[in-house]
Amino acid sequence: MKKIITFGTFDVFHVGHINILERAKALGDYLIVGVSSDQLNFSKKQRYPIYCQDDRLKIISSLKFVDEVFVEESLDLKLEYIKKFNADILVMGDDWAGRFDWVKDECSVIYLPRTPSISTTQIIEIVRSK
Ligand code: C2G
Repeated sequence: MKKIITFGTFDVFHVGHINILERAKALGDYLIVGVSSDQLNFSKKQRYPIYCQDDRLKIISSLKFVDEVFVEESLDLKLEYIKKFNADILVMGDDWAGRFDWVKDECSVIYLPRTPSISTTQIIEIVRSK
């Protein structure tokens, strides 16, 4: 069984998120998703996500192509998570291209093209400007 692992915040869930999870699952048999914690987001962006961690986990775990979810506590723990879940392939959007090549000894790394013209930041901006 080929296991895929991917990571993300998935705040204000949108079709770009669906597209990457759907394509990630199509690369194997079992999809594991690390949903970044509220604290990790705060330390990266100095703001908390709009949707809290528990709600983001609930949304991701209810998708038909997602088999397992967990909370991603730190960007630096990628290798530990990959080993813990025995993942064969790490999938990330190409906004992260090259950033996780350091785990390549442990598993394959594939960067998939992002869905154009949609992002959480853009949705927040549009809503804010109305
Ligand atoms: N994504 C995409 N197309 C978009 C928007 C996002 O393919 N239009 C992908 C991103 O490339 C990423 C995933 O959806 O692979 C989740 O995106 P974010 O929620 O923005 O995740 P991010 O904050 O980048 O967190 O360890 C890495 C982090 O947890 C990633």
